[in-house]
Amino acid sequence: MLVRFVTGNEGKAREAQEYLDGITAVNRVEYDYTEIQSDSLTEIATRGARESFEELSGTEPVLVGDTGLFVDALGGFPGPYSAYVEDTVGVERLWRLASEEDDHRARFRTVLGYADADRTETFEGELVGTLVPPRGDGGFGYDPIFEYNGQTLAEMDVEEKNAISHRGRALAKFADWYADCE
Ligand code: ITT
Ligand code: NA
Repeated sequence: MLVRFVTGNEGKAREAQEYLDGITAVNRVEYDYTEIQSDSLTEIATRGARESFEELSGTEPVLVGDTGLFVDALGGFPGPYSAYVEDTVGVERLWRLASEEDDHRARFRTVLGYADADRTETFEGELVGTLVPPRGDGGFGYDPIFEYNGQTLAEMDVEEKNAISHRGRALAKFADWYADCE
């Protein structure tokens, strides 16, 4: 079995490959699907998966993943704009903004979108944690400022992060469903 993970982000693809090892092979594919302007990660992932499957040649199923970091005290910012904020403001300055609030709670949400010739499905995962000054050099993106159980995600290896993370939880739901499909 082979699933094509459509992403420009190698960190995301690595986590999916590690998690789905033994269930299906995962090839990373680059395709710039339309990221519609929406507050809904589910809508973005659903449309992205469908469009990728239709536009890419080949019959293997595709997965896309859309993730946001939602800071409670900032009304959920940056949420669906997390990639834009990482590229413009950067992770360290988002921490400084959040550090001015009393409540440092934040959550990652991931929605995986799956599409093949017959089906489009989504799988969600969430991780609640605390924003902290950057620590650790593993992971990617906002991992150095997101602490869970005393460790930042950047202080965990891929396996440890997958065992608790938003993406790991979404991948677990996908893996259960996919195993039943065959
Ligand atoms: P693709 O759309 O090409 O897949 P992307 O990096 O834009 O790549 P996302 O939309 O899922 O992927 O990510 C939105 C932002 O959140 C982006 O800045 C990521 O670096 C960051 N991010 C995603 N997953 C993360 C994780 O597990 N830990 C830390 N940051 C993460
Ligand atoms: Na994205």
